[in-house]
Amino acid sequence: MNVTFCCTDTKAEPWLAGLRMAMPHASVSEWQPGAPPADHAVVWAPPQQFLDEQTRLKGLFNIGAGVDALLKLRLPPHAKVVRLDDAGMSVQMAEYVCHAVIRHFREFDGYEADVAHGKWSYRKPRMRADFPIGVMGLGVLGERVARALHQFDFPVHGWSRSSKAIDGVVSHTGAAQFDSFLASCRVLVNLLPLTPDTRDILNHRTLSRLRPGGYVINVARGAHLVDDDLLALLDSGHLAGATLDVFRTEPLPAAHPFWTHPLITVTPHTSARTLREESIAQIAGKMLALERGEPIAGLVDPVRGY
Ligand code: NDP
Ligand code: OXD
Repeated sequence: MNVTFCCTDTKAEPWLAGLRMAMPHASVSEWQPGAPPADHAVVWAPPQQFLDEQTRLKGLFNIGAGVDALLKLRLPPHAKVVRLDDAGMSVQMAEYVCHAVIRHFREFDGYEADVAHGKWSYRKPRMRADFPIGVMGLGVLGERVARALHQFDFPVHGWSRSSKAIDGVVSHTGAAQFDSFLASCRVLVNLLPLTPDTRDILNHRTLSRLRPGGYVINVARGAHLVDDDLLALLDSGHLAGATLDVFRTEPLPAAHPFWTHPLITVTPHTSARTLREESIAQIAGKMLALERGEPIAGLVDPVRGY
């Protein structure tokens, strides 16, 4: 079995060494233009030339959960697209989102500012019932996040295409229930894949439906959010703040207003990082299973877009 590796912005050596160790009978190499055809590929944002040359690929293993960048390209005709299926990301995402929610709910920014001025002050405790949280997308990551938020006794709502039965999470389904889902929430967490249906979904109309004093946490993709609409709703006072990990252009351009907005917390696309060892173990296991003709989890439906 020949495996080719083509991942932009990724140090190849440790991945090649890990893949060789996990699949000692495979030949694993970094792709170069003109390389012979491989059976499987490990990819992240590969150039179109790679896909055009590697026409015999049976599996394209993406080293992330989101496949929006890959699906924009022309893919080899018979390749199955496989996304990372958790591989240590869901616990990181739960940590990140719970941290952002609790920091806002408990007003830790305000306490930090007071302490910086040597001020010993108390704020009136807030009621969890006044902070219902909505999680958009209840897949591998969204479900884990919704369960973690429920553990802190917040009222939790979830929105997905198909109905879910998750303990402590009120399930809302499809376009018909989107507005009522939004109206139920004060804090909104986005964990949708980026598809033609979800691009620009966080916009003036939808964010206006959140309860007054709403808070937005975007950890999915920057193109879900209409930047100017968020800024307008923060300036009008309808929204109280936002934590943003993903942006339309990454790195976030130096002049972008998000950097300095007093109500926005920015992090550099770091809420759930790809963990190399877990990912290699998962990818190697699935490549070998595909070779044996066995079914695998995490197959992407290119028509659906995730
Ligand atoms: P999944 O594919 O497992 O889950 C996607 C969820 O979104 C599903 O519940 C699905 O519904 C729902 N969904 C999709 N389209 C719609 C729609 N049109 N309307 C309503 N619900 C919809 O993805 P993951 O949980 O693994 O990851 C989610 C996204 O998180 C990734 O696509 C990626 O963009 C982002 N991400 C960000 C990272 C970061 O570091 N910031 C790290 C990793 C991922 P159903 O269940 O019914 O199919
Ligand atoms: C991913 C990401 O999709 O890191 O895995 O954004």
